[in-house]
Amino acid sequence: MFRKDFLWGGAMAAHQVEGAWNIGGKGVSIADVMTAGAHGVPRQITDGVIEGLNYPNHEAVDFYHHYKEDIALLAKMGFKCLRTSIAWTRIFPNGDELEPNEEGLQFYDDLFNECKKYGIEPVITLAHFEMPYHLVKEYGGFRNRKCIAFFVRFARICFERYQDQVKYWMTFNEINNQTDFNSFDEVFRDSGLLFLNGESEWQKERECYQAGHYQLVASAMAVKIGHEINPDFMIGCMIRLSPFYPYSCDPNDMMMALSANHKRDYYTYVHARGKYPAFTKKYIERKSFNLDMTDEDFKILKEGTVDYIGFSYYMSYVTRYNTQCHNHTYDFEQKRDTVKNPYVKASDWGWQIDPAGLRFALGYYYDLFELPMMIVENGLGAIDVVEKDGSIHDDYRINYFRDHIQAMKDAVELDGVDLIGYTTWGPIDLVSAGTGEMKKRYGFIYVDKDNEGKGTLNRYEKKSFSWYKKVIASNGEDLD
Ligand code: BGP
Repeated sequence: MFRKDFLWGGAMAAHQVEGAWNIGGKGVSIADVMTAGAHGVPRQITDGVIEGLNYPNHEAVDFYHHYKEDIALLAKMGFKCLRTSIAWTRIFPNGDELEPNEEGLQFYDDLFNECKKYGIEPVITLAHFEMPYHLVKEYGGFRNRKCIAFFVRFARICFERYQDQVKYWMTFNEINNQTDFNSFDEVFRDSGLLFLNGESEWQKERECYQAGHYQLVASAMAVKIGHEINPDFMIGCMIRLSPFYPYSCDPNDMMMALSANHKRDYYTYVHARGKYPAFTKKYIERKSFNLDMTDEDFKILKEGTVDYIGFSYYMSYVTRYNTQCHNHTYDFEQKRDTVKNPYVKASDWGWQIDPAGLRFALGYYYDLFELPMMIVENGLGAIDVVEKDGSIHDDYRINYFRDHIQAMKDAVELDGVDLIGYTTWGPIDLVSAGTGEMKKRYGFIYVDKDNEGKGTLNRYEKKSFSWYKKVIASNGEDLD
């Protein structure tokens, strides 16, 4: 049984739904300079906004103007909570101002009040791939220590302003994505790092560890300040939890899996335990990264540990030892060392579908950190077909959710995990972060808009809408 106050809902991010990219005093965020891509075609990052190019986040699904209608639909499904982010650039358009933009603050007041009207609890991410572009251009993103203070100022304003409306917070979305430092755009999204000067792999990796450290310090400072403002706040981290399995029972493969998980998980150790794990300290030392880390930073990390672990789960991965590249260090590199899992199917975008991996991830993390856990993203990106009568039969999505909810139920009932909530990704169709496409749909609610930006923006209920409504009403008991 899930707990009585289980937070059923859905999750989105400001930049993927709101649109209104230059309205209400909003500044340009890093999402605003990314063009549309496709599966296998990376999104381009342009030097500012260039007229005539397709930037899908500029309009997104225009939640900014449709939020009342959208929240009414989510309330109809029985949502207990809604996870979204506060667009940093609505509050601080450039990121380094001293005073916030009142019009931006007012928008979220109105949004949270609208949620409260229906008894929907807002669950808020402070930074979801939405850094002000100005901070990238002028400061180099989170490679610069100054960004700690900019983020903390933003966090403080939000905590103070919304202290009576919001209880659940998260600091940085999927902070550990930058482990995959070879993947240029991921790094840009997470911490505003752009590599334009032919940096070596060593340099890139070093920058990612440095930026990661500054973000962890910024997060801990925010947690500490948040608790001073309102001791009832629940402030969590947000990790992409994609466990790595060994390809076989070859001990070398097992060591590769250990190394891969260590590399992705150290952020959670710092968030939850307030200190770097020994394996990361050794890695930083062995690589001679020589990072800027002070005693004061280590003190802050200790003082700002999180109250719960928020995480996304979409898939598991597999890694394999390769005699050409590896030796006894088993140093893992995501792009090079990830192989396909022959036992599971994958989505149209190649994301491996593995519900058992969710139970594994929950159990593995709960054992390690013994903190409440919230699944703040999970879902299937798929192409939906609208029938002549306007109906959408998305049984594949229902099947995906059924299997994953059953897995989390097992984690709770059989393994004793303290799970406090589940928010599916993109309850309303939205712009894909990875590809910028609209056709990669996650929603229970269809939005009439295509990849070229054409459509009425009208909303329609898919078959999964009434299914999820039933799941919520039965507190996860009725999954048929
Ligand atoms: C996570 C992000 C989300 C979301 C999701 C789905 O990594 O936190 O912002 O986009 O993945 O990814 P995509 O949009 O690429 O399908």
